[in-house]
Amino acid sequence: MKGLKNALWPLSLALLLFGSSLASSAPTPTANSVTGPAPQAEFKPGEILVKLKEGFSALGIRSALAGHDVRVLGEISGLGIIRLAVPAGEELRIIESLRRNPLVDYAEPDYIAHGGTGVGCTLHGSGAVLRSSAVAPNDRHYLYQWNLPKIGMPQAWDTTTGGSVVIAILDTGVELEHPDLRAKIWTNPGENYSNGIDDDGNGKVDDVHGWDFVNDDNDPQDDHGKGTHVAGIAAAETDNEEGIAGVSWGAMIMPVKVLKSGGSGYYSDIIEGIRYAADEGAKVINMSLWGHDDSPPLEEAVSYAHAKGCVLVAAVGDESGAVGYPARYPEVLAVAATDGGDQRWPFSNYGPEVDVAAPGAGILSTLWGDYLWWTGTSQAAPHVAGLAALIWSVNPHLTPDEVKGIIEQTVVDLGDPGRDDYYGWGRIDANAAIGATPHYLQVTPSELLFLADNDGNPPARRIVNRGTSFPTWIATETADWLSLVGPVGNTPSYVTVSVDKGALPGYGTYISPITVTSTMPGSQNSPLIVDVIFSYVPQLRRVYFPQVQLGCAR
Ligand SMILES: [Ca+2]
Ligand SMILES: [Ca+2]
Ligand SMILES: [Ca+2]
Ligand SMILES: [Ca+2]
Repeated sequence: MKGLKNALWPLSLALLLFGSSLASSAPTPTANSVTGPAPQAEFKPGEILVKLKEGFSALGIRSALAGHDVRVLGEISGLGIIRLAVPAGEELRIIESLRRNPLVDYAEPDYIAHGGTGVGCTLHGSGAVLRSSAVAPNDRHYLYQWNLPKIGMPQAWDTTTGGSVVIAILDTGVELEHPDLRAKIWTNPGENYSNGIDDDGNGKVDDVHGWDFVNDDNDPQDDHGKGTHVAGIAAAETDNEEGIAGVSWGAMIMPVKVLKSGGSGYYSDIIEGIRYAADEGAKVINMSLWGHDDSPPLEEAVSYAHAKGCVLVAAVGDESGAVGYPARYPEVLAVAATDGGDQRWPFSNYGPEVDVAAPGAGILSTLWGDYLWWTGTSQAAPHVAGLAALIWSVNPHLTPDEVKGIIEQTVVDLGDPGRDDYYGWGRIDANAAIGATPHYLQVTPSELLFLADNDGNPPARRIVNRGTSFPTWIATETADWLSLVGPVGNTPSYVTVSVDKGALPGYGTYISPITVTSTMPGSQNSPLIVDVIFSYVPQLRRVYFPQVQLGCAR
């Protein structure tokens, strides 16, 4: 499709389909013309997905579609996939007819994906706070989150609690006002709220906090609950004395609603959701959903996002059967579920495509304005999504495959020795994964300017590390007039820099470096020099601005 103008070609296809020469005289395929393996029966009635090969001709399409009652519903931009409306019951017949046309790349049903069902029980606990020697958040229900110490989160949080990496949650939506999520919802930097204008020109009007592909609107509010539960596991607001802790404290949640209120959804919406998440800057795409059917357009969407630099994570499915799609595709981290005893959750799907396992049985997270336990591979996947975001906080220069490799190579092996069909490489270990990630040292700013006269020392300033916490780096200085405190704090960690003019021989401009060094093995971009420039002058010229009444003359 590379040679086609995306903006124009759906129209051209529509003309081909409805052109007056769409000959009714062409032969109509009959039901017994359907050959080859029939697709499984789980798909959307009255709709199919079609992609044409590069260089398609009008003649070929006319002959392929002649006699069929079809209508173009739209194109999934960027991927060149067309959604065609067809008469209900005719889907497979039209698909088979299209597949025989050499100019059709593929024609596919719009399959159904599932997202698990079993809600557990409501939390009625005392909310006692668990403390440990490693970083322990103060969230009231952290005590009940066995899943986080199980995968080494407190130790991992010593290194990083996560920068603001964006995790797209492709699910039933996200409860945008949940007290433990509302501060974590991604905001589209290119979109001005509720002005009725598509400010960033992405084809979605006012997609300020994501998009609802099920109802085609800008309100990805959760009308089911699972997406909210999944989002909380990956990135609930943490250390806020409320609710639960998330795997990544810093990550932002991009709500992308692709599953309906009943919890299932169509591949077409998932495909559009993947493309949207990748285009809008999500670095991690969590898909706690699975279908039974292989689908070239779904695989293409996965490849598109992977090529754009996204780590894709998917649940393997809850049927004690074969690994579902998209988890089965090689670019996707396929996640199975384990329980508190590191045993396989019995309904977790299995097979050679399982990459890793993560806690999924009895996971406490955000739901319906409250906190509830829920079980499934849907709960396992966001542990891995959150971990991918943490790895990227330590080193934003890693490729998606490097992040995937670190997660797979630092697991706790379970079941049969080595990789197996139930646990994949094993159960994730966040502490080992973060420890194996080469630290890429990044601090801001790269230069500090201070200015003072006889009236006193200038206020202190900070050197900030937005990716990692204080044990990962140190800062040193060599000048008498410079003093440092820190680094201190969870991600972002910082050093406070003060200058003392009393240590200087007189007026003038003084320059001295602060050396910032990573303390982690195998670090990159270390050491860094932050220059401090201090101008000490007899008298600063002070300029007073009168208060001006600002107004708009119209
Ligand atoms: Ca927009
Ligand atoms: Ca707008
Ligand atoms: Ca919390
Ligand atoms: Ca094993």
